[in-house]
Amino acid sequence: MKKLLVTGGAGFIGVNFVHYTVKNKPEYEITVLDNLTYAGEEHNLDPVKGKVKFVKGDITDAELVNSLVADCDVVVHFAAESHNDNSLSNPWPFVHTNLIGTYTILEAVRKYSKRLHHISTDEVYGDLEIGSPERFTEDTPYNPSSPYSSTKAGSDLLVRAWVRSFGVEATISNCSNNYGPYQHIEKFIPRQITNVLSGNKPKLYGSGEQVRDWIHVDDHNSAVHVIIEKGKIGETYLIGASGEKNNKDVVETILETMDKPKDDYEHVADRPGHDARYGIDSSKLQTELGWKPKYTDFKAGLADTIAWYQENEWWWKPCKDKVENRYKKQGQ
Ligand code: NAD
Ligand code: TDX
Repeated sequence: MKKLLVTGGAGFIGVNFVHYTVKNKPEYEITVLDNLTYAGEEHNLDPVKGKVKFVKGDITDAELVNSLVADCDVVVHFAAESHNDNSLSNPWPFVHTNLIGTYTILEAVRKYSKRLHHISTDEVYGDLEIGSPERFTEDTPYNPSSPYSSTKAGSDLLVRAWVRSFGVEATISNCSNNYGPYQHIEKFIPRQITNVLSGNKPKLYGSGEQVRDWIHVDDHNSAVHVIIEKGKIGETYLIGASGEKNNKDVVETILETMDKPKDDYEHVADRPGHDARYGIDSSKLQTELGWKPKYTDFKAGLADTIAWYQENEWWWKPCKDKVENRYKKQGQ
């Protein structure tokens, strides 16, 4: 049995990773380290209760991190502050968790000579022009726009430096926008689904012409497993599934799937510094490591996600008013 330490395993992508691993990779024994911010819930781990160990704690707590890292084989580091809008109103938690937290993990894997896989985002590369054929590759220069993406960029650079200077055995992946079950309703797709379920209109920032490259969370996580198993130490892999769509098209698809008129949405204040377009070229991962996405039908994946929010109102309803009141104050 290989022991995995999964940071941020009670949040959206981390918890889906844990569920996926328990189901598909029984050779792994899992410990989750998560301090349960507003974005993490211990009950997200209920479906794998008894099969996974949960530790409530902060990734900046060096003593705790050291003791957990000493007792594992591989660290998969998902924990982060992850929402751009929050980073615009209060950047500090992003600096603290994404930079100091990643530093703390790096020092622990260095001390105990453990393998690390660092989860990051395509936002570190900045944005692309809408309509241009260009896509991000592993060679695109870093050019982050927001406090969120700049702290993720900084965390990637720390990992690269620890590989080069200290010989830490790490890989990095930069993935595009994920969708699927358990995503916090502050994020674009679940916010709009739960708006419709609550009798409210979906809200598009600005023109709604910005493009995101959508990938189902299980495809992200299958790629992470391929990198843990076959990735070359020190390398970066971009993860994406050719899912570029503009925000307006996504909202219209949500409305159509939920049997509402497709123009039943409203435009709200734009995000300051809003990135125009993300697009990923994942050829390296596909050709060198043989990974392929499974969820290539966005409408089908979205319909499954809508069904999950319909069936799990208990999961999102308690925080809906709080999230919407916060957006309202920002004119969004
Ligand atoms: P999330 O906000 O849903 O979950 C983050 C989790 O980390 C939560 O459970 C939270 O409690 C935990 N956490 C936060 N600070 C912590 C701390 N100091 N100590 C311990 N735990 C802490 O985020 P997500 O969307 O699941 O993103 C996970 C990772 O994937 C992040 O590193 C993010 O940058 C990256 N990523 C996300 C996307 C996306 O579309 N959501 C795309 C690419 C990369
Ligand atoms: O209500 C909304 N209306 C809207 O038009 C919200 C919440 C968002 N948007 C727009 C902004 C973006 O163009 O939708 C797009 C997606 O927004 P988010 O869900 O906030 O995602 P984004 O900012 O693109 O970042 C996401 O992908 C990369 C994740 O939150 C990051 O963690 C990840 O790194």
